[in-house]
Amino acid sequence: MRAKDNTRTAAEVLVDQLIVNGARHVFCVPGESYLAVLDAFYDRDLTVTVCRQEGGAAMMAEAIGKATGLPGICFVTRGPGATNASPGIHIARQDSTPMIVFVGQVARDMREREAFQELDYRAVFGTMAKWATELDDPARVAEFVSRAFYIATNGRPGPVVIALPEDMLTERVAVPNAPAFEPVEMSPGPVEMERLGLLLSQAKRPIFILGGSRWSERASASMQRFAERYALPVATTFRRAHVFDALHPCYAGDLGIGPNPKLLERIKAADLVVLVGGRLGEMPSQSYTLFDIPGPRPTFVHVHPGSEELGRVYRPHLAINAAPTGFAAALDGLTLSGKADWDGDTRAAHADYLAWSDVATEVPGPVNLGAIMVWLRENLPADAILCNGAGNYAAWIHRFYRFRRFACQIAPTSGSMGYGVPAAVAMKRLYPDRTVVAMSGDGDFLMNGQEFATAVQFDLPIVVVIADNGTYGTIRMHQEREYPGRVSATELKNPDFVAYAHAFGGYGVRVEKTADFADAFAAASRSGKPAIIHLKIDPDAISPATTLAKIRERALAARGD
Ligand SMILES: Cc1ncc(C[n+]2csc(CCOP(=O)(O)OP(=O)(O)O)c2C)c(N)n1
Ligand SMILES: [Mg+2]
Repeated sequence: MRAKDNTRTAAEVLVDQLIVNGARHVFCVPGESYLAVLDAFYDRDLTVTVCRQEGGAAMMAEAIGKATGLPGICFVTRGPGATNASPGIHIARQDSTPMIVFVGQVARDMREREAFQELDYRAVFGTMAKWATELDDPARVAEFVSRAFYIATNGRPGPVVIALPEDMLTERVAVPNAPAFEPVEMSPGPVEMERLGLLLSQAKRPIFILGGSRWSERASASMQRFAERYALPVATTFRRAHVFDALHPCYAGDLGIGPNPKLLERIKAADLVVLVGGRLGEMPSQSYTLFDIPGPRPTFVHVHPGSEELGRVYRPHLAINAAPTGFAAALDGLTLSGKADWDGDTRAAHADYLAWSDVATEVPGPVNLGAIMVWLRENLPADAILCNGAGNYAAWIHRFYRFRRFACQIAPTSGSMGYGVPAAVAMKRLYPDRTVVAMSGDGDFLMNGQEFATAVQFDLPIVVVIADNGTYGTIRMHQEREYPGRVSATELKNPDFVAYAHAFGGYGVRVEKTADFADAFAAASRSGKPAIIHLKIDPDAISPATTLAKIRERALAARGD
């Protein structure tokens, strides 16, 4: 309870400071270690979402960071609460997402005795977070919170972890709020832009590759205008398709897992590659085979907000230490002195993309996930948000869904399973009026499927589509390739997902043939409840391009069996 004597508890100062810094959403699982914070939430202008497991809570906060560019906020208890949150912290790390995780901690006078659930958070999260610390002094709460917002968003964004000793949180202090943090823009200088202009003027076959974080609707629009002005082909990296309109005439496609071979050829044939925002990690670089390391053959321009990323793997011919937002804004002012005629090539790149993503491929079984993605892309509103986790089912999203707006794709580039449902809960909380769909595999769904209860509790009518093939399909695919016919620890016996939805108080419907999907989706939307659409998928339909049987056959043939 707030006192009238001008003092506040450290917990109250903390919550007030979050509000000052623009936080509107908090995701948590409660713990006795931070009761004072729970009390400080009471009656405050904050939307608090209490979750079922810290993994889900942390992923929700991470999703908020991805969508808004401002730190997602998560509160968890000490020990197991903190370790449960670690998948979300790891995603924020790999995906360069701003996030702040507050962890309850044992009282200061009990530390170092391995008190109940005590952990050393600096050590545990030291290599995963951008900053892992413990806050001992209630008079310094505002300072630490301010710094956390700066660190989480500055340069290459990432997660911050702050441990809060229980007794510190209840101490009273008379301190003013600190001023709100201001996001720090990173713009390229005129010298860098001039050099880029020169390289583009001299190029015969340039291509832009967009990735990473620190994009925005406005940055995407600037990038699109520049591409249009000079007919530049633009590709996006793994799970960053939303930063460029798929139907823009310059869009060349998605450079992720199993990309269009024509896109790969095009990138390999380029004489100038401009990588904006991304790191070109293992997935988009095709396991680091796309370009020579450290010296790529084409002229390589790397635009990245983290100076430590420039030259880390690829030695750039031109390094531009800027955020995609600042860089894209600078593109509006860049005029090329001339350019080669690559316009036809860019038209061909877009035509190749359209052809690759146009019609669902044939797959075994009566439910074709490709056809469902085509239906979704043609029937969902343009601002619908699609979330997913990891699994082969996502290959159909990457190939056939056409993202048209910034932050409509909320998915982990880190490849963490269990992300789709919590991300969808967070997006529906953030944007109650938009359609939010979580795509999940059967394995993927049950990693955080319990957050469906959170959707029910807060009346968040998300639609969860579960592609149930009765297997950890991705791993089975690798297994058939490496150890054909020896199925080990990849099969799943699943619950009745429709009954699961009903038991939680949601809507559930099963789809056993493609043609029934449209009605199922309409019924799910009409129900006004969080819904699960359970798709029965043939396990042999392992990807849009091949089947399990073919992978096994090929592997056996290669061994001469
Ligand atoms: C947290 C986590 N655990 C394990 C993995 C390894 N993994 C990647 S995909 C996958 C299987 C996914 O199965 P499912 O959700 O059923 O999708 P499917 O591949 O069958 O479409 C596994 C186990 C992972 N990426 N993340
Ligand atoms: Mg599966």
